Amino acid sequence: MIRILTRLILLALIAWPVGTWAKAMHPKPAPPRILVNQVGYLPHLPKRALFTGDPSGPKEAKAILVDSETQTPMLKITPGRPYREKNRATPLRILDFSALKKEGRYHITWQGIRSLDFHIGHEIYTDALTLLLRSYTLQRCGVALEDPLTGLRHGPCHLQDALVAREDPFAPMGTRVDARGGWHDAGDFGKYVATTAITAGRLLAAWEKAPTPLKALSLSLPHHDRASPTCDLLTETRVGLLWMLRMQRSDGALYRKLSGSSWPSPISPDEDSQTRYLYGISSPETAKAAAAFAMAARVYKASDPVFSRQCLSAARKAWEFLVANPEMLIDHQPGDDSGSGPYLYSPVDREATLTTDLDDRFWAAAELFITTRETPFLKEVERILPMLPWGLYEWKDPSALGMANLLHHQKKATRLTARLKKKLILRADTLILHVKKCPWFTANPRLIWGSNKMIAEEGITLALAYEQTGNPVYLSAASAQLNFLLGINPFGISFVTGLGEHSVRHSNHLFARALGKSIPGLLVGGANASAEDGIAPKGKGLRSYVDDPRSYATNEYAIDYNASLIGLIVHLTATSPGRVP
Ligand code: 9MR
Ligand code: ZN
Repeated sequence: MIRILTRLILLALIAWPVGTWAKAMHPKPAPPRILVNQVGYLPHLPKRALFTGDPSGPKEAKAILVDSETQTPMLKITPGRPYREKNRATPLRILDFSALKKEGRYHITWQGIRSLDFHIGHEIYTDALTLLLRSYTLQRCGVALEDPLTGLRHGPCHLQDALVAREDPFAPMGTRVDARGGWHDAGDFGKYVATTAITAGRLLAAWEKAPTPLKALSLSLPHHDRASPTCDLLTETRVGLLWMLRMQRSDGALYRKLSGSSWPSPISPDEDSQTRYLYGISSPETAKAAAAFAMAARVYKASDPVFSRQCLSAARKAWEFLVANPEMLIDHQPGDDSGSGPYLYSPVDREATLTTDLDDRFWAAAELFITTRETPFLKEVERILPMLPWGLYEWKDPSALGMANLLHHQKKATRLTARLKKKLILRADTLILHVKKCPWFTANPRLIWGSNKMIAEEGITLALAYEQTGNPVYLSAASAQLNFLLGINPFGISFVTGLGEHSVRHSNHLFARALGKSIPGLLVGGANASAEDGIAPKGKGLRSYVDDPRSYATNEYAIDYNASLIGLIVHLTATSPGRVP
């Protein structure tokens, strides 16, 4: 515990500002470097570093992996054959050291270059998971923040949340509905059902995958949470779920989002005193919430039966609304997005899955079936399943988690599991093709807003495919997604603030900017070739990223991004043969 605390304080300090925000890091042609996953490598996983640049010494020489504590050479590594990225002169070489499984702190040297230190060990992701999960505590809305570990503090925020933006059959315009609580969605202060549901779903799925290690995590939660009968992860996830319960109308539908009508400037959340509104209801959001509630009903059943029953009844009510409204329904009007993100089909987000709610209904039906075992839900699962491929789990299409959970909970092989498995493998094989084509081994070729979270999600899919087949190619590709996010990328940075020796420092976050500090534990969006902010370079593939506080389209964090990375770490850890489930 003391070790974790010291580590967190250290990480927070590392993340503290050294200069002004204007001194953002602009990547230059890099001198030779050995890039590593800056957190480290789980002993059972394949292990790779990447040498970038021209060797200055004899190319035949071997790279050496050195124990950083004792300076003992541990392993000679034969560098892989050089290869190049399209249109770039700098060669890349793989340094594979999978053979080393011994726990310790190490670095690699070759050609007079030294990598950063990294760890090999079974427990090395405990601190990272703690840091990533603590971000939710720091994002809580409706309460004061007084965090002993980071020193971050603000007064209670958004206590008037919120007024109904326009008349509906259940509330005249301007009615106050108590929708306090939840998490601020991202660097801004809006609260959205789409991302809260996705986040809760991912976190609860992580818990279902590996409850024992997650139960042991301590988030140093505020005092009033201490009496909670559940583990810290479940206590924190309940914050999002409780808020979603408040977003539900009496007919079961959920309001889509809650925000002000203009974007706040960089201020502390408690200084954001504008009126905040509840915008219209929708079937996609209602379905996503139904799914997350249904998951919560089974996950909290043992530790918090009252909450579990509340969630199940909310899930059923949401489902009744969906049954009564079989067509996709979105109450959205011009002006709804003047101070918040649309989270809908839009010029920026054009995926076909945003033109239907079948993917959302599928997720709801799947989770309700898993929780209740009732036939009507299974019927709906079987009706929709043939229309859906295994996709990328996110607010635009949550169906993949429904599929994964159906597989996870169905212990016997059935016709349904065979169909699901086939879809999974088809997806994973496509991902392998992407990995093989990409010099940085990413499985996600769509370099758009939030690409880092997409990389993490594809990593989860690959880990699931490994679990189903035992094919090591999937496991290696899954590990590569984590390695990319934590250091083996064109910038050689960890995309999580305060995690790793060389991490993002200038994330786009209103509260952080107001303080002139960095908030630790946030996964930023990453490369986005469209760079809608006009700050990050456009059209540069994986290099369309900049560590600049103004780059909201590449350097902002969001609750759903962190959840994907947490999920990837948990799923990779769970592939260990010796793990405790
Ligand atoms: O994460 C969202 C991404 O998938 C969308 O492409 C993008 C544009 O609609 O919006 C992202 O979410 C942002 C939200 O709209 C507003 N708050 C900050 C979120 C993270 O950047
Ligand atoms: Zn708030």
